[in-house]
Amino acid sequence: MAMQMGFRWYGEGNDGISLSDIKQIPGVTSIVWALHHKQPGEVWEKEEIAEVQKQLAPYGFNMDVVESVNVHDDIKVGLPTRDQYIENYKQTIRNLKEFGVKVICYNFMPVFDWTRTDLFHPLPDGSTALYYEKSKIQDDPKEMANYILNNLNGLTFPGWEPERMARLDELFEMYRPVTKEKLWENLKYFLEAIMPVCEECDIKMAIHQDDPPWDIFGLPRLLVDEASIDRFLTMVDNPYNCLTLCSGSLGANPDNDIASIVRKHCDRIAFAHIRNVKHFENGDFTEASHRDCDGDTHILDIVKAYHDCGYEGYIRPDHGRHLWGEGPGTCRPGYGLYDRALGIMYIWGIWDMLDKLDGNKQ
Ligand code: CS2
Ligand code: MN
Repeated sequence: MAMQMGFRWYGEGNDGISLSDIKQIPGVTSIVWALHHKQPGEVWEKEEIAEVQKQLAPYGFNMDVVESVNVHDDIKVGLPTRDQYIENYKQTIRNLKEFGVKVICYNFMPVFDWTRTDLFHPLPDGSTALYYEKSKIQDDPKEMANYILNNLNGLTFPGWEPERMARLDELFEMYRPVTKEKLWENLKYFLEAIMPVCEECDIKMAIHQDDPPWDIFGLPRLLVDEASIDRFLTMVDNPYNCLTLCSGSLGANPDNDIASIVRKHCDRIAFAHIRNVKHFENGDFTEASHRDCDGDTHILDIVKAYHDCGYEGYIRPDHGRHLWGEGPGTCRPGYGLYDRALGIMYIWGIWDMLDKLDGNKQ
C-alpha cells in the first residue's frame, strides 16, 4: 500500500471546487473535510456528518480525515469550563467513529490559526500566493485580523470565525496569564482526557504545527521545531497521539530539517501536509509551487523520507498558488484547484519513480 492521497474540500455550497473536479485529479481517495459551520466546542451531530457522507459516496471518496475539529479557547486557556468542552470533543470523536473517520487534524494555536500579511501576493510568474511580511506582524493584531477577514470575500475560514475575531480584545485578555509552559500543560490535560476515547474509537489525533513556527503578537506557540515535536510526542506517549506534519508551517523557519523529522517520527505521523515556502533574507517568506527548486522546503527530500519509511498514512498538498483566473472571491487563499492539483501530480511523480527504482509495482 502506498500513502493515501487527500484533497481538502470545504463542502457543498461552501467551496467553488466540486467533487467531480477533484475526482479528475489522479489518485485522490480521501476528501479532507470538516463541518465548517460549527463553532469550536460544539458537538458534531451524526445527522450533520451523514450529510457529508451522502455527498462523498457517489464519487467513491472516503471521509477518513477531518481537518479540523477546532479546540475551544477555554481548553487552551485552561478554564474550569474546559471539562464540558472536552466532553463535547469526546462525543464528536465517538460520532465521527460511526462514519469510519481515522484521523482528526487539529491545532493548539492561541487566538489565531495560520497568519499571513498578504493573501494574494503577486509572484513574478503572474500567479498570486500567501505572503508573510515579518515587519508587519509586530504591529496591531487587529489590523492584521481585519485585513484577513476583509479579504475572505464572505468565505468562511476555519480559525478565522468572524464571531471569534470580533472578540479579539477579550481573547487577548484571556490568554494573558497563559505562559508557554501553561499552554503545554493545557495541551497535555486535553490529550490525556481524550486518549481513552481515541483508543476506543481507533481515531488518531494529529496535531498541526503552528504557522508561522514562532511566537506572534506576544502569544506563545508550541509546535515549532524538532525539539518541541519530540517533547509533544513523549509528553503523551500514546500511538493515538500523532502529528499532522506540515512541511510548509515548519518550513517557514529555514533551520527546520523536515525530512529528518519525518524519518525520526514516521510511525507517529498520521497525516502529511506538503507545501513549499521560499524565504527572503529579511525574514519574509512566500508560498511557492510544490516543485522543489521553487522554494526552500526540500520537497524531494521530504517525499523521499516518507517513501523510505514506507509511509502508508494520509497525505495532501497544502496551500497552493492561485492560478489561471483564481483569486479573491473565486477561491479561498491557498485553496484553489489548480496548483494543488499540480502539487499532487508532482508528489505522485516523485513517489512513483521511487517505487519503480525500488522495483515495486505502482
Ligand atoms: C492551514 C491550517 O497549513 C494548513 O494546513 O491551512 O489552517 C490548518 O488547516 C489548521 O491549522 C489545522 O488545524
Ligand atoms: Mn498545513
